[in-house]
Parts: sequence; structure tokens; C-alpha cells
Amino acid sequence: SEGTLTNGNHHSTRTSNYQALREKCFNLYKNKVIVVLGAQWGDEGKGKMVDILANDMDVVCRCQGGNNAGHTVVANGVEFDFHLLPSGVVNDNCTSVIGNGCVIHLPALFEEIEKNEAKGLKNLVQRLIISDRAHLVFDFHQTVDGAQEAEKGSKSLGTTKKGIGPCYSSKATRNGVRVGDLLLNFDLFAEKLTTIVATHKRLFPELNVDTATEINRYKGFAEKLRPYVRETVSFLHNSLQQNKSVLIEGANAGMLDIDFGTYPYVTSSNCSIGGCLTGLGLPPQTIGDIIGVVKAYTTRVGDGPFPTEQLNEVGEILQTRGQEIGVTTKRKRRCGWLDLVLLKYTKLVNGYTEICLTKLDILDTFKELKVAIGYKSNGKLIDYFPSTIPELSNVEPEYITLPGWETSIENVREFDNLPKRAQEYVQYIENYLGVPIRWVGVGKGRESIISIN
Ligand code: 2SA
Ligand code: GDP
Ligand code: MG
Repeated sequence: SEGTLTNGNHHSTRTSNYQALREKCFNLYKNKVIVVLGAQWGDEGKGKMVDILANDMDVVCRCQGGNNAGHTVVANGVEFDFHLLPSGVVNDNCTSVIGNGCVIHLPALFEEIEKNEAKGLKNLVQRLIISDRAHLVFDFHQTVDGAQEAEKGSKSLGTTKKGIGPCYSSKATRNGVRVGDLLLNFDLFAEKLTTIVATHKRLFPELNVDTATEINRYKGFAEKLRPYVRETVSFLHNSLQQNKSVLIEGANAGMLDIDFGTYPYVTSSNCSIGGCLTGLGLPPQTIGDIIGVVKAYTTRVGDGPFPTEQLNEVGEILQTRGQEIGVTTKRKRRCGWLDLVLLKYTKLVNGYTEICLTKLDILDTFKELKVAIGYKSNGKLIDYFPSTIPELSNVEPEYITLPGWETSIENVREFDNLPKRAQEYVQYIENYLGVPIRWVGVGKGRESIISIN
């Protein structure tokens, strides 16, 4: 009878519908989203990778973090440093999206827009879209960030003091103020701001906020912001439906992820693949290539364990040759040997399909290179990445020593033209991780890249 699956005809119709629809659900859109993620502790050179790919992209999105990030792009000899703006803004044909998972300090956003317009980037208002669901970072969040760091003293996290943690805290306690709140009903916005300031004043009695002045200031910001804001979930899905190419630029990195990083020495967002989905409203079927950006050695800015750190001449050479200085805070970055144990772990979480290996040129002068290929904990090799600070702080890295190439590679553009020993270094990483290395960076500029395929 009607509606039962035993009826021959009906059964076949139902089956073919089911299969066709299921197929459609698996293959939502023709184009898949490309993702660029930091594979270590940040500053791997994501900005440069995004800039190279953005040439062929219609849309470039940020999905998490705020202006704690610092992404450098050197395009046609001009150096840009982006903090909240997606690095895709360098490309005139790209639309840039700041997604719902991001946190925005409006004064810094306007400053960044103005600074880059002065450097020659045109018409940002026509090609920058900001999610109405993104949360606002207020000045008091930044003050609280600094106060919490000061309170921790020698146990501080080494944050950028951009208010990232306190803002994501407000979001999680559901006291946060979103971009949409500022634009829709200003009285309601003022009420929310008053409440959140009062809450913070109770927690931090020394906090000095002139709420009335702040409300007034935001009245001006609201009108300045309005032309950029829209609902971004439908925008992105419509773009994909129209076969537009979309790229996600991860900020910070896997080891700074609030769940998978070296907690509590992490940032306050998911900087791994999960953040791409939650920070933009994309289902997993939309994700295609996941590019892990790996620096040819390891750096970390901020506090927390770092098993392959070299507090010696090696670390100093890496720091100076690599110009390892924070883009946002100008802090010197801590430096050490490449850590493949760490990379294997972030590969598990992120599922890289390709790797971009950056800054290989920085290793040009070394006679020998060490690479960590195992961790010993309490004298035994372990087959997992430690999840606690005490265990990670006490692991003993096991190193392999590879010969250096001791010659400049900055002008090489073909993999086969790299010195044999440099090829072997790259090959070793690829074999260990089982992920193809598709690009090798040999200098700062857009052109300083070797593409392998
Ligand atoms: P926060 O400010 O709450 O996100 O800090 C928490 C930890 O996350 C680290 N963090 C970073 N690590 C590397 N690069 C970042 N961006 C800037 C850069 C950093 C800078 O590109 O150089 O200029 O110092 C970044 N942002 C956050 C931070 O050091 C803490 O360990
Ligand atoms: P991001 O946060 O991952 O975008 O990286 P940052 O911009 O914070 O730091 C990377 C630094 O390395 C920047 O100064 C880049 O210009 C530079 N860089 C990127 N790739 C290479 C490379 O292959 N060689 C050299 N020498 N510098 C590079
Ligand atoms: Mg950076």
C-alpha cells in the first residue's frame, strides 16, 4: 500500500530519491573551501601563504581570534601587517569576511583600515564584510587582560593584552556584546554595555570606566561600522552556491588552541580546524584542502612549555636570522629546533592535506640541523602528545641530526635546484608526517616560494 517500502515501485522511487539526496548532502557545493592553518605556535608565515593563494580566490575569511594575530604580507616590495583584517585584502578582487567567531576591538579595526588605505589598499568598505554575530572587545577587556597578567606575576601567560581572553569569557558567560547589538537598537546596546561594565567593576574594583563617555563613543562607531556589517552565514553559502572560491585564514595556531594547545598557555579560541566551522557557520562537507603552515624550525611568543627551545647560540641565530619578533607586541620570539612530535599531533587534530614549509632559508648557515622525532617521559618513549603542563615541561626530546647545506637558497625557485641536503631535510619532514609538502618558502616576498607538484 501507499507509503510502505515493500511496494516494488514505491521502494525504487524512495531508494533513488534517498540516494540522490544523500549524494547531494555529501557534495553540497562544487567548490570546496581551502583552509590555511598554523601548525605550531603561530607566526609560521600564514599571511604569506594566504596572499599567494588569494590571487585565485573570491572570498577570504577570518573565523576566530582578534587583533592579537599579526600576519605579514610582502607584496610588490611593500610590507603589510594585518591583525584583524584577513590577509586577502591585499588582493583587490577578493571579498574579505570577518566571521562570527572573531572578536573585534572597533578602535583598532578602524585604525587598521585607515592605515592600510593610506598604504594603497582601495575601497575596503566595498570588499570587507563583518559578521553581525562577532563579539566586541572593549577597552575594559584589554585593561582586565593586563591586570590578570600582572596578578599572575611569574605565572603569567604572556598574552598580547588585546583583551582576547576577557572578551571570549564575556561571550561564554553570555554577557558579551555583539556587532549586531550595536547596530540594531542603540538603547539596548547602552544597557548591555552598562551591565557588562558593572559586572567587571565588581570583579576588578580598581577598574576605571566612564560608561557614559564610552556609550557616546560607540554611537559614533556604530555609524562608521554599519556599511561593513551583514549576516555572513547566508553570504558564504550563497557564494559557494555561485561557485565562488573561498579560503579561510586561520589565526594563531594549533598549539595555541584553547582545547588542543598547551592549556592554559593558549589563546581563547579554537585555532584548529573546528574553529573554521563554528567561526563561520560552515558544515564539514564544505571543507576541501587543509594546508598546514609549518616553519622549518619552531618559535613561540609568550610563556609556556617548549620542548625543543634552544636557550643558547642556536636559538639566538634563529631569532636574529629569522627576525623573530612579534608583529603585534614586538616581543622577541623564543626559538628552537623543528619538532615533528608536535607537528604529528596537530596533524591528527587538523588533518592537513598539504604542507607549506616556510623559512627554510633561515637554516642556510647551520652545519648541522636537529629535528625532534620522539619524546621521552619518565625515561620512556611516548606515543601521544602530553596534555598536561607538568608532563610536557618534563619530556626529553629525542633528536635526529641532519647535515646542513651551508649555502644561500633564497634565489632557488625549483625544488630540484635546492642543495641535496636541503631537499633531504624537506623530504625527511614529508616522510615523517606522511603529508605532501607543496610549497617551500625561501624568503619574505610573494615570489620567494618553491611550488612542488
Ligand atoms: P592572547 O593575547 O590571549 O591571544 O595570548 C595568549 C597566547 O597566545 C599567543 N599569541 C600569539 N602567538 C603568536 N603570534 C601571535 N600574534 C602576534 C605575532 C604576537 C605578538 O604575529 O607575532 O606580536 O606578540 C599571537 N597572538 C597570541 C600569546 O603569545 C600567548 O602565548
Ligand atoms: P603569520 O602570523 O603566520 O602570518 O606569520 P608572521 O607574519 O607573524 O611571521 C612570519 C614572518 O616570516 C614574517 O615576517 C614573514 O614576512 C616572514 N616569512 C614568511 N615566509 C618566509 C620565508 O619563507 N622566508 C623568510 N625569510 N621569511 C618568511
Ligand atoms: Mg603572526
